[in-house]
Amino acid sequence: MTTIPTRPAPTRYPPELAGQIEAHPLSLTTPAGGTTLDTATLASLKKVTQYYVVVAFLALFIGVMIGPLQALNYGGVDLYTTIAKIPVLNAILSTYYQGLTLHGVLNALVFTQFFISGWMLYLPLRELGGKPNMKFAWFTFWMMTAGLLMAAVPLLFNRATVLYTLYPPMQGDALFYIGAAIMVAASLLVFGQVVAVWLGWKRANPGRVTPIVSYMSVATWIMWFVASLGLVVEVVALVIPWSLGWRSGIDPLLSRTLFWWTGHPIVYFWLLPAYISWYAFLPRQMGGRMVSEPLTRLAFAMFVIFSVPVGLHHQYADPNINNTWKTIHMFLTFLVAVPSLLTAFSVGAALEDSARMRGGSGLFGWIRRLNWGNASATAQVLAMISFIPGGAGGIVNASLAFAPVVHNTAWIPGHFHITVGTATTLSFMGIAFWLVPHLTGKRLVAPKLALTSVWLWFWGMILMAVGMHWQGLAGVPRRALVSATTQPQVYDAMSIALPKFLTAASGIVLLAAGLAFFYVLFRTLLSPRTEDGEATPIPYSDAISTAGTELSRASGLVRGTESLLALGLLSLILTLLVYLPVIGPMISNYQMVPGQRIW
Ligand code: HAS
Ligand code: CU1
Repeated sequence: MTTIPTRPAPTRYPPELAGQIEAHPLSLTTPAGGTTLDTATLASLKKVTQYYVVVAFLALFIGVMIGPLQALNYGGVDLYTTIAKIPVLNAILSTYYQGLTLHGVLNALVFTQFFISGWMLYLPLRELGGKPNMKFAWFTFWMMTAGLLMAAVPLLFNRATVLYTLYPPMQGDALFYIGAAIMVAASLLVFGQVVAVWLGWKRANPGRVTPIVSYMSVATWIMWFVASLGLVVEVVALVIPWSLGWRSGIDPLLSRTLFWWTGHPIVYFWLLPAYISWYAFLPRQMGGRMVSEPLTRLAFAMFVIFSVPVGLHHQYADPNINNTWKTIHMFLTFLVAVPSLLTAFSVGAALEDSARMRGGSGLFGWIRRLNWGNASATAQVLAMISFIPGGAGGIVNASLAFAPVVHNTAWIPGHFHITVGTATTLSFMGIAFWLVPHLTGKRLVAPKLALTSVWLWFWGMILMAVGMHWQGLAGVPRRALVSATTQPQVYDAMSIALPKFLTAASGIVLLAAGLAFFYVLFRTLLSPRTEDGEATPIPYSDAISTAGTELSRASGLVRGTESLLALGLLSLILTLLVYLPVIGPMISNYQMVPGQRIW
């Protein structure tokens, strides 16, 4: 770290100014080469983003409130059976599987999709300027919301208790699948709008390097487009016609394979929007700088190419898939971990740089000088810390040799609560602490409670992760009402009292975290507007090593990563290469399995 030149900035960001973010002077006034959005467009863009974010957090609120029931189940306490005996509650939540479906769909699918659609619409449109079509942006929002409402009806009536992975031949009401398809289609319209705005900017600014925040956003959207194709084909060609009764059966293996085509990269659709903040905004919130724009572009370019062709790592246990293809997907999975490793060192260096500029010293002593007083920044550092074991666990899952030990055990929910549940969700919670004031002009209510909430979330998730990974290793299955088992002796023989206790405790800590967080968020939203939202600017960071503005003078790395459409095409070709030989035989041996309702 000593080789990185430091600017004499500690006086600019003293710790006592924690929470006050200084804006990148250029990015706010002059969108890179474009024209600034006019006042009416900006106001409309902020409003639609706010709507996306609010719907996202409403979904998360309901999902999070169901979470403790799940944690208590794995702590040996069965509240579901109790709830089922109370008529009012039974009408809302009749079984464990309905609760689990709602929890997974609302948190992992609805919250993420709405938040990301707002966040990654706002950032590039704001940065690139021009004249985006706001009617289209609003249409997309309402379309996504309509899809959500359609899907919600069968979910709430316990008529689509198929968990967030769908897995035919379990069969829910057609309305659920149609609503979900409309939601995904709406996200693809956001993708289309962002890419169109970016291409318009490129036409207006020939030879310019795409500014970094827009680069990361467009890359993520292009990755999501290629990723979504599997789910689109599954739902439109197989699931909807079958759930409407137009076909008598469905092929479970083909459905699962198409699902995981999307199901793995969807995790990067959740992660990369957090990475955008870790790379581009968190350094500024810490009073420091982003390390390298070219390196950041390399990481995102790698995500575009390698995120999708890896889905078979969810199907190692599935029969009738050739082991060679499973092995190839395994190696590609290890490859897609590389840009996350790049990210770890890069964002880690940015944190260290900022802490040293604030007077931090020592091998680890600098950690104390991070901006721990600021809830937004703290949330994201804690999210990053949780992703160290989260990512390491992912590499275990991906290894064909280890997978049989952990697959379908409690280890897996342990893994995803410190990835999507913390790396992503806690980052989005932290982002909301500045984004909501920025969008609304309302000041964050109770910043100390906000800080408490993120620490509680972090420790709650760590407790859960330890408890669930541990139970998984002992052999406890995932997705089971283990607390009401008729064979308790099986679990007693596993000596899992301690991890069960940790898991139950995590549910209580996370309930407290959720209540504190949503109090802060909703009170902020309901408070009167006190200032211009721009008083809380977007915390753009300067970079130690920039990509430059002119392509002709940029490094080979920058020029080589500029063409995101070509990278997207490469991703599609690679994906087809590793999927067509797997899917082809399934199509030629299509199995007609009738639908089942097992709940
Ligand atoms: Fe995963 C299952 C493999 C990442 C989510 N994953 C799941 C499921 C979910 C999920 C939801 O190969 C369950 C699906 C289901 O219901 O069946 N996962 C991986 C691998 C990665 C990975 C290789 N997963 C994620 C992310 C998720 C997520 C990200 C959500 C956001 N996962 C699997 C596999 C399965 C699986 C199998 C199937 C298991 C089975 O058997 O069913 C990699 O992308 C991970 C790479 C990450 C790293 C870590 C980098 C660390 C960083 C932080 C640095 C921190 C710093 C802070 C610098 C290499 C970037 C320092 C601060 C200081 C103060 C010092
Ligand atoms: Cu995966």
